[in-house]
Amino acid sequence: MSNGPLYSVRMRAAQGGAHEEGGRHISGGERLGRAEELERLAAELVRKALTHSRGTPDFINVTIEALPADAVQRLVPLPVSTIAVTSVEEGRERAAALLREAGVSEKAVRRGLELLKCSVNLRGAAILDARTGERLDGRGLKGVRVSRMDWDRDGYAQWLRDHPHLSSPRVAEALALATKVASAPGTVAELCWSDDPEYVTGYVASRGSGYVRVTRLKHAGDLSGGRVFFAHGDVNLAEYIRYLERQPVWIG
Ligand code: WAQ
Ligand code: MG
Repeated sequence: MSNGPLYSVRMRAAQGGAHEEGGRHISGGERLGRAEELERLAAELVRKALTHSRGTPDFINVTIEALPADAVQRLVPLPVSTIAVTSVEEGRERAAALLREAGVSEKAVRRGLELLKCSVNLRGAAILDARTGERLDGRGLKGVRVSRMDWDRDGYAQWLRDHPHLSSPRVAEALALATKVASAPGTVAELCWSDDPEYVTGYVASRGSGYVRVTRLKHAGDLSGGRVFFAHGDVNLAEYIRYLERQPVWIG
């Protein structure tokens, strides 16, 4: 790979107008790459938007931005495990137990689960106080979008050799995001399930537990989903959000 500037490539797509005009969120994505990769990365993100199970967007925004040199952090991906469950109820109970083990209070766990059950149009993540369950970010449907992270290409090839059964872009994207989120000192744990109607596997992640996939966290056909970051109550919120949105990170 060349040594020219590193770029952030981001996409967000909506239906019924842009997000800020009330459009419904369809898809988003974030990648990092060098100049010679930008056309391919942008094309992959446009394809992702246009082939999405949540619907066909009439608004697609692709942003490409050079990043300051020498600012990139490198992180080892979280270890991955999978809990197979036979019902959504069992899956949510297992997820709740994992969150409690990571240090999230019972009240905050319930708030987090309720928030994801009720969210059908959340574009980023909601940050909740891991003790009180109170929402800290105040960003509504926009939430906080973790950005400027991607797999190091060789690192991903190596990871795939070790995890051949997990070779989907969806898992790669989710693990990269969860690794960055877990590495932030303010994070206690994360809960996620997709807002895509056909994808029912979600996860709980934390530094202690790693990335724990739970095979059913919602029913097929359900448009609910999103992400909750449970944070320490004394977190410096502005600094925490700046790290999540802006710190460039290579995974792998
Ligand atoms: N930053 C913050 N929140 C995000 C981001 C981001 N970069 N990307 C997505 N979200 C939030 C947003 O609310 C989405 O609606 C929600 O997460 C779901 O995003 O088998 O596919 O991309 O190991 O639909 C996890 C399990 C799949 C993968 C998660 O999420 C596996 C998934 P989606
Ligand atoms: Mg989605």
